Amino acid sequence: MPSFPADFLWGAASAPHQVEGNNVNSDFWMQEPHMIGADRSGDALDSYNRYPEDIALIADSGLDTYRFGIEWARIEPAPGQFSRVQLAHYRRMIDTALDAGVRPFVTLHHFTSPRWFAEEGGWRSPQAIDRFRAYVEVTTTILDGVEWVCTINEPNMLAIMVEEAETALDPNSATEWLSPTLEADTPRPVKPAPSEEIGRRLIEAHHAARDIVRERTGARVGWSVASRAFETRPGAEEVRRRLEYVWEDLYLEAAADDDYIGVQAYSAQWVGLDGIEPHPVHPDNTLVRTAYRPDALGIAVRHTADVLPHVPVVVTENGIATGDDTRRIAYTESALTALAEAMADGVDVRGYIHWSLLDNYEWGHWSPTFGLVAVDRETFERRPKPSLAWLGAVARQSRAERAGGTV
Ligand code: IFM
Repeated sequence: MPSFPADFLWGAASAPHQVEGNNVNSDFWMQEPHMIGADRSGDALDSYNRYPEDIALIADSGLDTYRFGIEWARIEPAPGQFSRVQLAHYRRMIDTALDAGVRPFVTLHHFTSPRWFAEEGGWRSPQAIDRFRAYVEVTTTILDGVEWVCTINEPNMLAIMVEEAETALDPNSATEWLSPTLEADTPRPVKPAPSEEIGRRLIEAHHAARDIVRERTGARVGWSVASRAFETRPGAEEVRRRLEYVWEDLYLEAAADDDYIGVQAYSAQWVGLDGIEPHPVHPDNTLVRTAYRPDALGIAVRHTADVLPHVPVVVTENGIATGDDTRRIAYTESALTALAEAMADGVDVRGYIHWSLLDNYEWGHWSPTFGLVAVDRETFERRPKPSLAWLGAVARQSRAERAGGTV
């Protein structure tokens, strides 16, 4: 394994709706029964109650960072009504992490909003920014000791999800649900690009939240962008530039004054003269039908650094949907090698956070397993896979090398 800086973050991630269970006041919970052919989140992994076990898994493995989210739908179950009990819940989560020697990396919005917010018009509503601002103001009261805050996870994917939700909730639509994070079987229609109108609204929300977090906490604040790791066929440079703008650069450029930029990369995507090329079925494809491309992480951080040369990068998500844990280790090892090469070439990367800690709910589907830990969905027993110990050992080794000792 290549070496990484001494204070490099080594972590794993989750998101509230994907692990907590019974997120009944959220827009996604409301939408689930309308998503044709989709699985329900239900009890999920009961991390709402079992978060101490999740944090202990991180601490025991040798990782030092847990990226998790605070659920707006729980904090503000009705407009302007904030729950002290739920604020205390997430404060306990932060304290549990700190007590275990695990750094909490807190996401304020990871795809889900309160259902009342969606009913009011969601991100399209003229009140959206004020609503988000009010939630963030209240939430900053529990962030003492948190060093890293992500305002909004993958705004570019969220901009797609907002429109997909509208389709799912349309009684005249008979479209089968497909998570935006899954590719369809080929020949697939290329997914529509994120809506720029919603994207600009999310940028406004991010800037508002960033100002509040800066004013009221000592945390470094940024957001995380889903990278497509575009590669260009000869002559398609201009097509790529246009696509890259609506898919990615709009959101990266909005982070020019942030404290860091979160990069989330899983696979790469070819762009030809006709646009994004449909991705072919292949035996090596992952369980979300993307190409097996661990090198995508290197492409993603290099592109991000080209757009934002002065903003440090944190890899806030990277991983693979596979039922074969040996493949997960091989993928992650190659991804870390590509990351180290980019760092050797001058990209300023401050940490690597694996997606995900647990085999969780993939936005309508339980079958794509991304976790370092499997979970029995009847007993909720956590069963760590070899990849957790492997990644933890990489982290330990890296810290020991820097300290001049052995693991
Ligand atoms: O599960 C998602 C996560 O919520 C956002 N980034 C991509 C992951 C894997 O598809």
